[in-house]
Amino acid sequence: MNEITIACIFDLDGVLVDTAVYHYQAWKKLANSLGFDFTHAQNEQLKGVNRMRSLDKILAWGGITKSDAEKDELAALKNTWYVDMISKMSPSEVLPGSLELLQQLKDKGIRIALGSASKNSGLILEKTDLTHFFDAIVDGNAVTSSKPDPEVFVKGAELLHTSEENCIVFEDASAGVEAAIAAGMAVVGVGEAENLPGADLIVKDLAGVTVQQLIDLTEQRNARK
Ligand code: B16
Ligand code: MG
Repeated sequence: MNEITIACIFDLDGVLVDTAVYHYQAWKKLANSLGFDFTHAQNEQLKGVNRMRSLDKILAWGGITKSDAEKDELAALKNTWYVDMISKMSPSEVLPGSLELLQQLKDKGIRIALGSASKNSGLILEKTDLTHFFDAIVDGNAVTSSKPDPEVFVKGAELLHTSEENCIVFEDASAGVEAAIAAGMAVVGVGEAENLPGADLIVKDLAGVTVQQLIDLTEQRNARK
């Protein structure tokens, strides 16, 4: 039997847990308080994008200009609402198939990292009881450049002591797929194909994803190089 060398890097919001919906509710509340709204299609553009860049996009959609100090206040307000919501999360909010896949990887000794833009990842992992699965955590507190910059995934590979061609990234955001491709890694897109151009494989959720499928994907991809 071949030695398994793959390593997996998981995005958090929208891949392992459905916090994307809480981000949406909190940003929508902020936009509404400023007198405008934004669409679901616009919300797609916020996924995987860090807090301040998300705020800049939203203010631009509303045609609103704010000073840096005001923007800091608005971002903090949104985060207060968001943290209130995620503080009430429980393990029941782990998305379908996530637990099973993480457990399969763990059982086979495959290393696992988190690669998230969120500065709240610690609280989310704790509330949903997922922390113990991770060999490394790279989140918004650990990076200087946000997705689509590859930094978050490159750091993940470094902490797992592996190289990019062994890594498979799981992402629900186009900015995240772009970041993984820029890092030279295979990508499993979680969601709708139209939102995830460039992913090597698209799944609705992690239910049914097998370790063998991931090994095959990595081998086929590396053989094409
Ligand atoms: P926070 P991910 C990202 O997490 C979210 O997709 C994105 O919508 C959010 O703005 C970003 O985290 C920052 O989150 O405000 O909690 O620091 O998808 O990269 O796990
Ligand atoms: Mg995400």
